[in-house]
Amino acid sequence: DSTNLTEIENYVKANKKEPNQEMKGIAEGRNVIMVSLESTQNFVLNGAELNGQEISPYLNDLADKSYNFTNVYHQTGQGKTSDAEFLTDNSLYPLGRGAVFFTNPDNKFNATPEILKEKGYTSAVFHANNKSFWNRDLVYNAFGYDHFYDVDSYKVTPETSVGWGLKDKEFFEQTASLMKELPQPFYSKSITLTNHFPFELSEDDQTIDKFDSNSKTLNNYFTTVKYQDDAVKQFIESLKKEGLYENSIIVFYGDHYGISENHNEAMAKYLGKEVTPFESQQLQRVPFIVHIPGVTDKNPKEIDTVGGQIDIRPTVMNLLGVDSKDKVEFGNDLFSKDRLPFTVMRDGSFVTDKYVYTGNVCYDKSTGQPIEDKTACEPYIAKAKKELDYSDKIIYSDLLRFYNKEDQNEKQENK
Ligand code: GP9
Ligand code: MN
Repeated sequence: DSTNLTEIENYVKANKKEPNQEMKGIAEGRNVIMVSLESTQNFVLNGAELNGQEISPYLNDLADKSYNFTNVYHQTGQGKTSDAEFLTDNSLYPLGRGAVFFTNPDNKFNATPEILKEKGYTSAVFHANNKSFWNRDLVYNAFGYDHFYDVDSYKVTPETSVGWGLKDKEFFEQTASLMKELPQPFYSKSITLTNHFPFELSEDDQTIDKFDSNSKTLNNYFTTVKYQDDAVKQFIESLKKEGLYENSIIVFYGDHYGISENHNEAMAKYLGKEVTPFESQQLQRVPFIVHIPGVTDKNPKEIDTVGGQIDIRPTVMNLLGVDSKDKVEFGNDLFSKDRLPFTVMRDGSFVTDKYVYTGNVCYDKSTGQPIEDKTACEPYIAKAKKELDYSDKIIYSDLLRFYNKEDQNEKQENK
């Protein structure tokens, strides 16, 4: 089986792009505060409005003082939030069926917490749900997390709960004070919950209108997105108060879609255009915002490079100055000058700078129209399949066992 790994490693090496050297290490030694934004798609950001009111005013403001990636797609499957975690902590694809958190929790991984531990980092996850949800307790061990602050670490009352549990504002406030107790530098992930289907919210917490359509789901969605935005604002203020803001890199990403294709008619009403399979694919874009106080506020950038959640880790690692050239990962630095503009979805759909391929149809990206002659898409169809198969192989055969063994042998030889 280690021969399989060699073949995959060769593919990975051949596809590695030189990370951007000017960006390298600009956030070196800082705390990392990753925030997983529940069910947040791009169509509610970047100035989007409902009845003339901005839906995410705070995040938009923050994005204007950050590196704001506007063409990053989620690549999750049935594992939803956990798949997004898997992608961002490993730069491997989640599985085509089931959730890797359930099927392979005991695998050997080489996740970010483990890599950063060598640089003196402590790591922690903050999420106000039961620790066993998505098997997180087991998987976080395998990823090398030092601490998991689950629901038992939070004060939760009926007044501070809605839907799935603790409301985001309370969650963030308590998270900031728990975070303060961590040794620094730390790598952390905070997972929000309020903007989760069915997007329930009490009247008092609603600071934007509901939408008016045949979809109660979409109608509610705007109110919980806006609530989450208010909560993020408070979080940043709490981080400032706790003295954790200045010396951190704060990264927001959307975990997966919130509005499924079942609501296409209502979505069309909101967007003012038909939701074709092409549009549907474009709706899978999620926020990826990197805020580095003292750096990105002085020199913000909007980046329209095509990428996916798989690229989040290599991008952040390069900003931290951590070399990942020997890592078995499928993503690449989004700032790299020789990136291939190409991103694969878990179902084999993909997006390039010129084409969108979904449902076996090749679309011209600039017009959204199907291309009769599929040959333009063909090389990418094969590449997409190959990449997903290799990633699956790593997971199903637990191949990183061999990677780590080789690594250790090498270290021993160098002694
Ligand atoms: C539950 C939260 C939401 O802990 O992560 O899960 P989801 O249904 O989005 O995967
Ligand atoms: Mn989720």
